[in-house]
Amino acid sequence: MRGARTLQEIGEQPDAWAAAIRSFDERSASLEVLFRERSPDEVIFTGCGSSYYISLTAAAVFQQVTRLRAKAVPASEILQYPGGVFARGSRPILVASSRSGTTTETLRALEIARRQGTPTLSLTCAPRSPLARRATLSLHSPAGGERSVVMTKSFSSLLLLGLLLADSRESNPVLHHALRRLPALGKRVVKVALALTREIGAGASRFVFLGAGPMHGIAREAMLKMTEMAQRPAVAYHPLEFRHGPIAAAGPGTIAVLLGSRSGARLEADLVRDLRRYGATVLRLRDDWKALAEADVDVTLDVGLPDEARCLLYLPFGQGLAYHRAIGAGLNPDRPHNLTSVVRL
Ligand code: F1P
Repeated sequence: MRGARTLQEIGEQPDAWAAAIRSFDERSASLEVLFRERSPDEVIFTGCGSSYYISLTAAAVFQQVTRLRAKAVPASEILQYPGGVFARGSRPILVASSRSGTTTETLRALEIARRQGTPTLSLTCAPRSPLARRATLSLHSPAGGERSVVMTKSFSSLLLLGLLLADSRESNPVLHHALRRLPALGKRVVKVALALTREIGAGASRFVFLGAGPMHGIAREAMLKMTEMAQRPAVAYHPLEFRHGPIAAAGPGTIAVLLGSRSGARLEADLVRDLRRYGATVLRLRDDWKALAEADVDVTLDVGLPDEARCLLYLPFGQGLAYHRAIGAGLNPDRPHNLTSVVRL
């Protein structure tokens, strides 16, 4: 069957999350030592492609939770503009994400950090890879590696390691408990997401993914999945940014997927109204808070999680939309055009 591997791997995510949590817990003492010895004033997250989008969400959550400065940059920026990334006199730790642990830009970025004495932490599915071996410390997602080219369970399980990292630096019982509920909640959400997304988007010509804060990296990843699997035009923005120009191209044929936040529920509700007024079809994902405006499709997860944990449960919807769109267009999501699973320069 076309796309059988990708579909299976989307479904395997909750088990990969459970394995990532166990693996993280085994490393928590070493992580403590790394942070204690360095006492960083900044954490810089990096990677390429999907792994850069992991970094975007991980950095947003890290700073939000710990109030320690964190940012995300594509690994190539570290090669091209190291001075724009590392500030003089700062004491950063570099966190490099890579499924394969062999992507050239990520390895070179790690090398630049090492040469200047910056400790490095890798998040990877390949514990024996060059990235894992060269990093000061490595966290692994043991069940995250795919056979498919596109990243699905590697993305979500590596991101979960990033979220656990943030949680480990700050005692916040609500987030701690929420992250550990994700594997159990994920099983139901994956089923719902795959069934729902089969019905949506078949006739769409354009996809828009909107997410703020922790959700922004997820919106960018959903955009990339649509591009990789289905070769469909897709864009991603912070929700309120969408009015500042991009809305000009919205209309019938546009599907806007709003990855709802608790913090911006009211602002995002106004946007739902505007998007629908211009003819776009809106799919809104949210938790259990009151609906302030009707979307065309409102998905209430009803899980009672903070934004920093719930963002992971939005992923299967983006993955499912891309998967079904690809199948509907006669494409094979297991074999995306022009793509290899690793880019080596
Ligand atoms: C990163 C990556 C993937 C992308 C493509 C090429 O790989 O950019 O995100 O889908 O297949 O590689 P990695 O560094 O996470 O192994």
